[in-house]
Amino acid sequence: MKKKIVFATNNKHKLEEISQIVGDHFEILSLKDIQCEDEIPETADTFEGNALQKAAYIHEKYGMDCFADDSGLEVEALNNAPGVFSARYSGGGSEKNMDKLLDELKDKSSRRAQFRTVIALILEDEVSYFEGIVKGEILESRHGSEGFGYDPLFRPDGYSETFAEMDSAQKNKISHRGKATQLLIQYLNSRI
Ligand code: ITT
Repeated sequence: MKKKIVFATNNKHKLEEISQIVGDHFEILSLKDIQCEDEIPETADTFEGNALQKAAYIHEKYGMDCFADDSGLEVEALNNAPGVFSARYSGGGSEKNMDKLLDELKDKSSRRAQFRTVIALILEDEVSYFEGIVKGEILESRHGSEGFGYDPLFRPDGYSETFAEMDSAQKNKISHRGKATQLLIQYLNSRI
């Protein structure tokens, strides 16, 4: 029988991606599948804290195995901002977030940055974390129209294109989220 695990996200894209690669032994349930329409709190000041907060909420309320993720952009010259505030950096969506980032970096000599994802898993009452990082540079202007968030400004090390100039398969192979997800899947498969 397949083991059921809830992925505590409302992001359909994330859910489909992981369901495709998780293999036959696990069934990934969405919040919708368990009829959870709650606004799950995400008030911690670290990715680890937010990911655990979301997974623990579901585990406590529904008694189910569960995982959740949190990610964002960490910029070296800005003391790792916007970090957990990546989605709400400017208060006005992705375009304004990118404008603000370009403005903040105007006079800085370093444009080094990384995307980081942390997944928190609660499986049989045990908590595990999986982290994925991709390092790169913030460019001075936008390139490409794929992806979301800060993708048009982020060029991963070793590539000449930004994330927004890559197709999703290519991005998933090297992205923070892709790496953390692979580690989660390896772990789940080791627990069969
Ligand atoms: P949830 O509902 O699952 O929380 P979300 O859109 O808030 O989805 P994340 O927590 O993974 O997604 O990411 C928070 C923000 O960090 C996101 O809104 C973007 O601004 C930025 N971000 C994260 N991953 C990114 C990526 O792969 N490319 C560009 N921006 C990203």
